[in-house]
Amino acid sequence: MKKKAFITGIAGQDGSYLSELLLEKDYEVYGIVRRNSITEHQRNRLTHLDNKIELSYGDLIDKSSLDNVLKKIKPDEIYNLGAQSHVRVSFEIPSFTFQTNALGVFNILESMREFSPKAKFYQASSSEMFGRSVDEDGCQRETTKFEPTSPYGCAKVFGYNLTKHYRKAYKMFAVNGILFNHESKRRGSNFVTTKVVKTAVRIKNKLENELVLGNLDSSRDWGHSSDYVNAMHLIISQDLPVDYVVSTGETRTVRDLCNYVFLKLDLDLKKYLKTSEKFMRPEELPYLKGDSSKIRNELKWSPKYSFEDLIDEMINFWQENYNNENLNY
Ligand code: F7E
Repeated sequence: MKKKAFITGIAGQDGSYLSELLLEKDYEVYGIVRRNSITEHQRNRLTHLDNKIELSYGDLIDKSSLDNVLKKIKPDEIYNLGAQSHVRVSFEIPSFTFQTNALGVFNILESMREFSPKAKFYQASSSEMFGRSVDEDGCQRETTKFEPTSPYGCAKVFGYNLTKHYRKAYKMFAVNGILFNHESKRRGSNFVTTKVVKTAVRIKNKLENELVLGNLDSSRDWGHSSDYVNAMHLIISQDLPVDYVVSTGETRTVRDLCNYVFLKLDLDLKKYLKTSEKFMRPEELPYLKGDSSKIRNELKWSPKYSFEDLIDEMINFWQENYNNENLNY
């Protein structure tokens, strides 16, 4: 019998790559999407998978919608990727962020405990949980303490702890992947990688004349989403639930990212780059660099994409699509 996977956040970047991976592995793939006033914007990343996956309306905030789906599907694996995933936006809508990213985890774990207790559960935990905390060697790893610097990070710490709690208290297979930033051509336009690449390509094509950013000095460890969904699947496929950090181990500043992209496009960054308070955060997470030795050693995971491969792929994609009005992410 085919394995069944249920994905919250299936319409997002990771949800779409994970669906592709699981279909390749011959899973039946199910997911929920939230109701949105512009229907056609919701499934943009999934149109190529039409008829191969089964979608229904649902919301992490609405436990009855999760109960109904779990009762019906009885999945073998549950991937909780649904979230209000934008850190700066979490300062503007903190309550919604807590309801979705923290209470949402509670809702799905409770629903699973009631209707699908034998399923395996993967929680999308985040390097944003580390906040200001860095080990002496300049890395964050599974043992690094959490000092979150945003409503998003605080909510993710709640979800992380709850996942561990359900594992211990109810002996459920509930596991955390602590993923550092991961990007791709399907990354939303208000995250910094896509914003820089897309704007630079539009400047090159004379459609825009400036790039306005917030903090240029923060450092991030950027990997590729397709490598990271492989890690999710490896983590959930183990016999025992063990939490892992997933990262490249390299860090660059936002300024380094801009330099790379503008140089590739033969543009003079100084002429176009501006900063604005609008894109600053009330509290910034200044530095992320993940040590992923544990997953590399124990599960033999390693990323296929280098930073340059990732950004080059994004540049090529946006060069082909900078004018495509049907692409709404
Ligand atoms: O910002 C700086 C910004 O929004 C990266 C999410 O997937 O990864 C992501 O969160 C950095 C920050 O990602 C702009 O201040 C400067 O230091 O691309 P981002 P993020 O906040 O790191 C973690 C692991 C997650 O879990 C999240 O869900 O870039 N930055 N200027 C800017 N960022 C944005 N978005 N826009 C700017 O104009």
